[in-house]
Amino acid sequence: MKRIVVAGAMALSFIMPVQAQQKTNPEEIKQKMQWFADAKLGIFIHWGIYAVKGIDESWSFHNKKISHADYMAQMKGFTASKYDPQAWAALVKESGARYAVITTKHHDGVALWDTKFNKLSTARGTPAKRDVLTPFFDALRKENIKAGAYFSLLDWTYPDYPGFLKDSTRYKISEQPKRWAKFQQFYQGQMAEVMTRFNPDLWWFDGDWEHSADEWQATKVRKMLTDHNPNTIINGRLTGYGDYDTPEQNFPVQRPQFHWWELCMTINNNWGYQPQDTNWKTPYEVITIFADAISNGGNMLLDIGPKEDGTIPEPQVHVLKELGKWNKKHDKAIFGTVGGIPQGHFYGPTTLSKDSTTLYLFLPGNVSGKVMVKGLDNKIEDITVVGNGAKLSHKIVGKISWSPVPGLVYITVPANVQDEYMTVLELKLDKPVKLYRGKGGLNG
Ligand code: JFZ
Repeated sequence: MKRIVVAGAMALSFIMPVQAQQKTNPEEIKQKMQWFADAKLGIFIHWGIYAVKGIDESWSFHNKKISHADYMAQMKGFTASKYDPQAWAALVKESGARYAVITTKHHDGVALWDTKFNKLSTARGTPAKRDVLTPFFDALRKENIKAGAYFSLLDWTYPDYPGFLKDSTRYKISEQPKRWAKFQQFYQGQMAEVMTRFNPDLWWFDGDWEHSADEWQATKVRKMLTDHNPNTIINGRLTGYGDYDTPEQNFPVQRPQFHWWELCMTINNNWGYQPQDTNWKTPYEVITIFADAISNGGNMLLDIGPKEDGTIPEPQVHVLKELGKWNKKHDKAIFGTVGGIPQGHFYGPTTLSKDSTTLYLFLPGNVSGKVMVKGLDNKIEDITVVGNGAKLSHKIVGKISWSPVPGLVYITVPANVQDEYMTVLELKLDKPVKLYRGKGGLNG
């Protein structure tokens, strides 16, 4: 894995692994990426046998917090007894998300569909006794929500996969190439099952870091998936042979370079269900992070972790519903917009209508009234509080009539029009947004 090296900020290199540069040409995939660019919000679901004991998904045995046998014994406790896929899809819809991504198989090798390759599936090895994915994919599609498949390339349980525990491996590929070929057939076979059964709108690969693009046969895999469905979208964790970048958990400080990107983030501190983890992000935190992502031209994929019986813990439902309320109210400032103006013009996130004649300002926190925009070389025709309808006036400060440098725009936002999480202002401009980026002074 490549690491960022920033002069004078060495500590960063430990906390910010960087994905391999995307190898796809943006021009060639532009059309199929449009729904993704407009979608803004997705819900990620980590569901698996790890919810039985409520321990780290796969990593708990890999990191030797628990033996592999004890980890696998969780299969006996996975019931899906209260699983309601329609209710899941309805909750995704209510959050405002346009897509969902669910774990089809994590690094532990347990499939949530009925794979014919082994007995390690919810269908054959657990009391749930069924493929739990099919009804969810169906329910999503009924709700008109795009359906994505998380798929771990690496499989620490498969006997012919080299990696196992953090300090032990089964073999080296260079020494046993045939054994590796057997694994390649296995994982590509399972992938083909997922492909033909669910025809995912999006593939969310993971676990690529243990092997090279050549070892994974990344170009072959990409071709298999896009031959089957030319419109399927592939995340960047196929050793760079994907369509978009996936920074994780912590928002990147600068805009990611690749055209499309998605921030995936847990709703507490863990991906799967863990009862002791009550460090829930508040609706305010989730909303401000989301606004930051779309302001920088990206999406947010917010993760939830259902229990083994298929119920979604109440605090997770609460965050999704509050987010949904806010999304509904501010729909036009979010969906169908593009990333906003560069940082420095406004202390907060912004988005733009696609023709860039409307600028949306997301007011961070409880602004006590005064908002300022600088370097905006446009006439403001009209200012409205989104989802509220109140019209606001503005004042231009520091404009010298004969200088090309625009003045500062001050907008007063009364307390009674403010949203409980983030207030959004709609600025109708006289023409596409034009920014002054100079140094000031007489010559502009
Ligand atoms: C992976 C998984 O190992 C984890 O269990 C979870 O499913 C998550 C969504 O993805 O974890 C990663 C993968 C990549 C990075 C960090 C954690 N990374 O690039 O920083």
